[in-house]
Amino acid sequence: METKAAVATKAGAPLTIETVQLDGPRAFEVLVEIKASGVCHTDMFTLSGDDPEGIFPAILGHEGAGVVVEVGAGVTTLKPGDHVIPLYTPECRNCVFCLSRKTNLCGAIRETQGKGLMPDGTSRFKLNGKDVFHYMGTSTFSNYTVVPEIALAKIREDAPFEKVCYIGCGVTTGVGAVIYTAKVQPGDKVIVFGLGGIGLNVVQGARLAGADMIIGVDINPAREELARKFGMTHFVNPKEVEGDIVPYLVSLTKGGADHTFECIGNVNLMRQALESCHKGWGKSTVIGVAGAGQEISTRPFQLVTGRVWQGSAFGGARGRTDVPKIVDWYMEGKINIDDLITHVMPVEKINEAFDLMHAGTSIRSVVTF
Ligand code: NAD
Ligand code: AHE
Ligand code: ZN
Repeated sequence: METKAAVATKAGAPLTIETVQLDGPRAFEVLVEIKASGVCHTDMFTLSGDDPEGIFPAILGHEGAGVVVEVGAGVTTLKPGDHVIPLYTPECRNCVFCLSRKTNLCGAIRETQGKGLMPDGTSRFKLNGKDVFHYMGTSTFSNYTVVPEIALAKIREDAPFEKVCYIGCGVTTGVGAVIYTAKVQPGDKVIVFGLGGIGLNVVQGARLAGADMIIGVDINPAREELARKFGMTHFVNPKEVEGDIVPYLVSLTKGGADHTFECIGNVNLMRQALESCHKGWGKSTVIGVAGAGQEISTRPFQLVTGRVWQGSAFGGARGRTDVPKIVDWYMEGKINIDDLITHVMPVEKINEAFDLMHAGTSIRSVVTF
């Protein structure tokens, strides 16, 4: 079939809207009509050329929601008409990772996914007779996409696509990092570095978990008002702090935070986030994705004295199990998505979504088909 898609032809170039050829679903694959897709900072990161796994031409997008159109041979858990959210972290329930119950990082198809291919090692997309790569196993910047069955969460049919697509990455990543990865406890003091599409979800996750003090750190003063609405109790603009921000935050929290989260992708701030943790027990969770060649550092004494450095991918959520529950939380009013979706536009205007993110004027832009 043919489908409309926004294609990333090369690093650093704007996306182009193309009519792309799409092969039907093979065994254990599903054809999905994408109704809406959020634009995440990670799409911009990969488009910039900084992602070691970035390959071109590719169809980016990993924050979508849509409807099953056709299923391939052997698919048993989904049928045409089902509403779904594609999962860049699948859940096969059968690999050593899934069976361990210790992680959400399913290993079943990670290798081919990282190469921009379906599990059988081929692409379903072609443009002008040449292969176009998949991205994160989802390619939600295409009106129609083919996704492995294990990488689709079936969701309730009354959930609006333009809102719940954000659960495909940002919401789950932020709220999940607090609840599933860090396991923030009532009364905890939390510091969130970066109040964008991920950080604001960490803030609302911390409120949900019952944290007492939720400090937001961002150089964009416009983020303060919205973050307060989501539960932030204190705002710190590093540009307004004289000297090193770490002793400032340690003093504000009277000894350091129980939990800190880095939601920017800046290795210097990852260090600050670790060092703002309380001696003996503070845990710092890295969410931000840093570019090729970048490394984190700290004095090992920070760890010897009890601080813990950890990371979180997709909020530690097991997609097929947890994503439908998070959709319920939204539908029941437990989490706020509406106020974070600042812009909605047709896919033809997708480059504006990247411009808005670059300028810091959007939280989430959603493109529709
Ligand atoms: P975003 O652009 O919406 O937000 C980034 C925020 O950081 C902005 O508010 C910006 O003002 C702030 N910021 C930038 N530089 C700063 C600095 N020096 N000090 C303080 N604040 C600063 O991005 P996002 O969509 O929220 O994504 C954040 C990061 O999380 C990215 O690196 C993205 O790739 C990553 N991410 C990771 C996962 C995961 O599973 N681990 C999932 C989604 C996104
Ligand atoms: N490809 C990059 C790493 C990118 C990365 O860390 N991705 C996150 C999701 S970001 C979503 O917005 C993730 O889930 N990582 C775990 C995984 O298995 O990819 C690189 O550095 O090579
Ligand atoms: Zn993302």
